Amino acid sequence: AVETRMRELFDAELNLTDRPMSRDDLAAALQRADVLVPTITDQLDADLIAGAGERLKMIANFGAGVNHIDVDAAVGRGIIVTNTPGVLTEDTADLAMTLILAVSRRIVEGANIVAAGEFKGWAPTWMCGRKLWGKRLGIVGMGRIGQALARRAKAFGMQVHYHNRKPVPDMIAEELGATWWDDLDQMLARMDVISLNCPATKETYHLLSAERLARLQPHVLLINTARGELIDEAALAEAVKARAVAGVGLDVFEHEPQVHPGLLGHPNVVLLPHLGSATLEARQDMGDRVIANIMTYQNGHRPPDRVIPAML
Ligand code: 8YV
Repeated sequence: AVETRMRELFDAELNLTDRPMSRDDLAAALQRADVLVPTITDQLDADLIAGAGERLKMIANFGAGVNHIDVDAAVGRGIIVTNTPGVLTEDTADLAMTLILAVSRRIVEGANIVAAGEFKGWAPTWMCGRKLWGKRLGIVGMGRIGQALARRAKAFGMQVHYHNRKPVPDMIAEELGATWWDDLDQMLARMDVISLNCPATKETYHLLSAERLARLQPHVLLINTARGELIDEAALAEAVKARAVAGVGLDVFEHEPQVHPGLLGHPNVVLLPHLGSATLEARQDMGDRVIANIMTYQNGHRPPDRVIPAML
């Protein structure tokens, strides 16, 4: 396992509890460590990073998203930040596709009915969901995960549309049959299913604001496996209540692990506890990637997954 390998290779202190480290513990760790390996639950803001000890050289994040780390502050102090891209792409895309299928075909609602012993017999119009074949999927953020989702959606007969700062190379667009929208609002207003697959940054904070949510087609299904901060969660709860969206599938939340109470208890809202990369294989690969980044740096080379502020 990753923990064993870390202990073999480094003088490692591991937090193997289920609880995230407190702010004080994090501050203390930043004082005594050469390398810190945070996860998404470790908020490394500018103040904490400013208090880091002289010996801290590297923050090797266990995960692809680094929105919980003030990368500017770290880089400003000469601390290298790395992440673990690539190794969780397929798993996260699988989960996004799972949520699309679960919401469109009312999987959780149906499973709950059977589990409660309430399946009383089939009827022609009972528990009908929505067909995916031929429907328009709008992907916001066409990086690795967005493209992996596009591949899956295409296999399900969906028409792939995407918004990204830049269009993907022609070869990839052709392979995916994907249409680029420069204007996010125009795309959002025309989609049947929307999936968020972009990082959380200052620019993408509340990308789906109350105003944008109000302009979606009422039959839209909204999926988020990226970061909760991309959606104004309170506004989404209102939209669900007002039936301004037909279905929602979320694996991430604005104030994780809290979930807006207005999102609970709706059969058309499927909520998962941040499972995107939760396969044994991906988590092992993420750990290996962290180790590779630390080792490369230790050996005087540029770590393969260095995060530079301009990338975000
Ligand atoms: C992890 C993730 O669960 O990689 C990411 O960005 O959100 C997930 O893979 C989490 O980040 C672990 O730190």
